[in-house]
Amino acid sequence: MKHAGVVAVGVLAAILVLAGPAKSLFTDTALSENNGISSGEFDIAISKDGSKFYNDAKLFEFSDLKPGEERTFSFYVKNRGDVDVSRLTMTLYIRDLEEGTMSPAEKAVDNTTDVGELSGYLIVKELRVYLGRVSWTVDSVRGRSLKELGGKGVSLIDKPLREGERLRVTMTVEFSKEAGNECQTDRVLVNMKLSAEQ
Ligand SMILES: [Ca+2]
Ligand SMILES: [Ca+2]
Repeated sequence: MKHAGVVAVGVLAAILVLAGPAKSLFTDTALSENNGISSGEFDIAISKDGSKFYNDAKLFEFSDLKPGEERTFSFYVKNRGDVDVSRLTMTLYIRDLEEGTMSPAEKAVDNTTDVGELSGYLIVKELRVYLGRVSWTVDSVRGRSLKELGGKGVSLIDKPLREGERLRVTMTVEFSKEAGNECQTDRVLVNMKLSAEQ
């Protein structure tokens, strides 16, 4: 790859966020799509705990969130190729679903039975990246809802991720206290794509 231009590698991960009172358990219903593309020497991979790395992985599932609560999830990204990665972009893809039958309380305030409302009330409190001994926050996402961030690329690094290096990302999301009954038992499916460029 001489005049390298841009090589993009996608890593897809699925995160599932659930809200509302405990009902049945939603086990392993999240998708984990297999959209990884890799070229021989340029390869990033993702891991939940930093031990084994994959081209796609389900990262987390949060259930029974109540307004005012927050959750943090983290994951690792590794450059397992032998070419430095100079740009790493995270894009979230959001799907809002209604889960099961609406309670009377939800029904009273929610007239869209096929689209959930939850992602508009899931607010990013912090997105932090750790690389070696340093860490930094990605301030452009702070205070924004997952709904607002959906489909928008967020740049994670401003220094190269070198061959063999890995970084850790943590993201804290709060379920806004302003959420009302329209969010009860709603569900958000989050697909996350990480794109690396040489
Ligand atoms: Ca709805
Ligand atoms: Ca709803």
